[in-house]
Amino acid sequence: MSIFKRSLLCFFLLAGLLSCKKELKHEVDTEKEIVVENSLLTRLKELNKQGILFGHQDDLAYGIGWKYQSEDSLDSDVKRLTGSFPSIFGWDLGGIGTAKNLDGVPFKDMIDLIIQGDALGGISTLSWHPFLPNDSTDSWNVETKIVDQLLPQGKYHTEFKAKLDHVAHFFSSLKNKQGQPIQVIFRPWHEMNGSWFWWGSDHCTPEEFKALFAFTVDYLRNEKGLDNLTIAYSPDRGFHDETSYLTWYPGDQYIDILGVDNYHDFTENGDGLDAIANKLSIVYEVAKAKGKLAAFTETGSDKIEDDLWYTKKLGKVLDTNDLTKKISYVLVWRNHDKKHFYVPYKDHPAQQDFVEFTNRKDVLLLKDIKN
Ligand code: BMA
Repeated sequence: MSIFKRSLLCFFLLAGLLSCKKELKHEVDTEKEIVVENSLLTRLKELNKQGILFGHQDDLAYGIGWKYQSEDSLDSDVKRLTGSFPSIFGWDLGGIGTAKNLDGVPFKDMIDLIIQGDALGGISTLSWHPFLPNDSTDSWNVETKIVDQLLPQGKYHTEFKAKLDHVAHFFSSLKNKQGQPIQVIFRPWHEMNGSWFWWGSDHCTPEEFKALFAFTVDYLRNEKGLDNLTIAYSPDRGFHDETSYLTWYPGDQYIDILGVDNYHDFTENGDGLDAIANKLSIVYEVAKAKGKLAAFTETGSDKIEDDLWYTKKLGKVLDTNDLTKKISYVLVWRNHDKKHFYVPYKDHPAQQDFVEFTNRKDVLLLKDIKN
């Protein structure tokens, strides 16, 4: 090959390489452009600098001795004791497609209450205790191994999609007075590393679980066009390091908030406060490395038999170190009746302690985040 031909070849090779590089850069840039953070996530990240949001399941729907009646008599067990609503309102979609959820909350009321909670400045998070898509028995029916059958080509894929259609319809009904979609946290397929739910660790493989999670989010976002969902991942307490925590993690593109549910370690048979703090720290570190938020997605002490549970147990755990102090929110479970509750009621011996806990500067109720 002559020098001229060689130089010509070199020139074209170089030009080709440069144009490839340019295309690559363009792709990366384009990708950056489309990853736009939703406004709820931005708000949660701002609030995270201020403190830990406090949440209560079904807070506006019912409490000890009362039930939601109408818009002008909005009530809350947290408000009865502290003068303020919590900043996070927890809800559950179990039973979607029927009139009431698994704990008796009419879905119509739930929609109204999420809208009202949003108008007040609060943030709603929704878990889902789905009934089995093939026969509508509850989340605790672990006899049927079904997760793989819900996936595309699976025997019950159509039934599963019909369930998701109800979920999508619910989320698309969440609109404020101006007609804009209300941004909420959706936390499906929780506590998957336990074996009490049909999507739990003994009833499917991590790969099947991840595919189920990914399908759920893709279907709601892409097929149904929902753009008001911030997604949370929440294994139960049964992990001990980053790898075991992420066993069921469907991928960064699906998850915005990394959480943990933990009740048991607070009990006599549990691993204790240090272990709870350690697990929260793992969650925080993983979340931080991914540029995401960490949350204590479910906890509490049923019936609050320790009058100082809020300050000396939950408060102590949150105070453990710089990581536990940076948790985005903590949510305690529901106040069903005097035999099953997580927020004290008037004249309950834990009342004062609860008020003390919520008075902490870094514990944020609705009144603390209004502006
Ligand atoms: C459990 C209990 C049940 C309830 C379920 C889903 O912890 O509170 O009564 O049905 O959560 O909310």
